Amino acid sequence: MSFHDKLRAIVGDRGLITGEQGKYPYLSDWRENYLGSALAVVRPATSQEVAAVVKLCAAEKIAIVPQGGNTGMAGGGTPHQAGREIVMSLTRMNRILEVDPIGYTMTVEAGVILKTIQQTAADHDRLFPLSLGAEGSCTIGGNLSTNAGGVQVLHYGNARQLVLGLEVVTPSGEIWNGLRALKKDNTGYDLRDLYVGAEGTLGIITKAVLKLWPKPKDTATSWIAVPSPASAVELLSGANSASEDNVTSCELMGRQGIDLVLKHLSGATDPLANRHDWYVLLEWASSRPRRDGEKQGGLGEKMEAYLGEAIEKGLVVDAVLAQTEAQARSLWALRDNHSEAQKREGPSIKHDISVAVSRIPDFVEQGVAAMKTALPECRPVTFGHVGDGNLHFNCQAPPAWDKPRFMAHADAITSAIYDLVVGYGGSISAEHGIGQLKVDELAHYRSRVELDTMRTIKRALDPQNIMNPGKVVRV
Ligand code: FAD
Ligand code: 2HG
Ligand code: ZN
Repeated sequence: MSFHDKLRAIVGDRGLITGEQGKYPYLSDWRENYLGSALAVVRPATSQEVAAVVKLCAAEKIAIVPQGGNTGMAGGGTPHQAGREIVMSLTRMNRILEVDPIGYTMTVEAGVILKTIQQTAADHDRLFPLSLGAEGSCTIGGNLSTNAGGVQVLHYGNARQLVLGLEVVTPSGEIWNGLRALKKDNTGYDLRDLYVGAEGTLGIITKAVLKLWPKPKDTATSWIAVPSPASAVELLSGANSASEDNVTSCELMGRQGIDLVLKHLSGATDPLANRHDWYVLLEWASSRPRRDGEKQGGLGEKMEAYLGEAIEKGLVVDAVLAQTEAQARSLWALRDNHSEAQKREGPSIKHDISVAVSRIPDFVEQGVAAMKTALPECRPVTFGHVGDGNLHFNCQAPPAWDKPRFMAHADAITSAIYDLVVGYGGSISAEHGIGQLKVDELAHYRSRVELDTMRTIKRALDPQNIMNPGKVVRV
């Protein structure tokens, strides 16, 4: 029996793609930076099928590249060019298995789209707070495997903080049932935390128990022009108490990114009359319903009062507060479409960095200078989750430059930025992971003891190196 026939015997015709045209969408990443090759794309429908495929691959020493929505930014879900791997797409495992509104949990299969999880939670008067621009196509398995961040981390935490239990298929094809809905569980090493953020290099996440929160009943969203990143950081600092600890998002954007969104997103309009260098999208949310006639008013009134004070202090230049949900959504669209607009504009280099929040202003100033020294014609595009100290400190190619011409400068630009980040005690990958994009950088910037420990874990759990080899750490 050929390898394809053995796979077909496990997953059936619906679960196997072998034709070049059918495989193609699974062989390239969202940014179209990588194009790989694969023996087959396998789409199992159950954990048992996943386990059987992994057992077969382990016996035949064929490597597996797990894939969810394929929206990752680091090429972790794209196979290498050699063509000796299979891609395992989890997208057929897309069932919500249980919602427990009393216990505030939801149990799901790995291939469920993030937006479906958010909507299911909302249907039960609950919130699943993970939220990011790719939520309409990324999967929870991918979110957990990259320990995704997004726009509400400052209030609810990143993916790691949103999960209680996991089911994982190990590199030998065993199913580990860790689907525990326990808040407290100190029984030895935390395997769950090992698989979260492992980018598919230690096993395949097949199910998860997620944490839910009360659904917000009062939300205020505003689009704010600020004079500088320093004002943004100070504005956020004061907002924590002014909102009574209800800041759920604080996103910073430079004008360059807004210009790209306005250029490439049809129907997008500038919410403010004048151009400004920096903007903040601020959102406060509370599960406490607004009560009519209440003296203090709801979050909208509180935010308005706070922004009024901030204007007097010179922290805010101009602002608009969303009056309806639709207005709030259109403000969010300006933020969420930065990646799409950068892609349509042409080649770019991304730096998903983090530093301490209070050091953001100095970092931005020095980082722009470093980028310009490396390539004077480059266009810095800075935006991101300032409340987490996480910026997408990106660099857009000069207009009309093609990719090869621009990428010839990539190493110089990226080294300048990463050296600066490390000097600030920051991270060269705050939320997107390492994938294949940053394997060399990780090896360069992490200490020997950290790398040795990571490699020891990888070798112990995946001795044949069949689980997404060449990603995160080389062994
Ligand atoms: P994939 O891209 O398919 O895979 C990502 C990695 O996880 C790969 O290494 C893959 O092998 C592994 N993997 C996937 N599924 C499994 C599984 N079931 N078991 C084991 N390993 C698995 N990221 C953020 O953190 N914050 C953001 O704000 C954000 N915004 C984005 C906006 C846009 C427009 C886009 C395109 C991307 C954005 N991302 C963001 C990046 C991306 O959406 C996230 O990394 C997301 O978590 C990836 O999910 P996915 O299902 O697409 O995973
Ligand atoms: C975001 O915050 C994503 O929008 C993508 O993390 C960032 O495109 C990027 O650089
Ligand atoms: Zn981000």
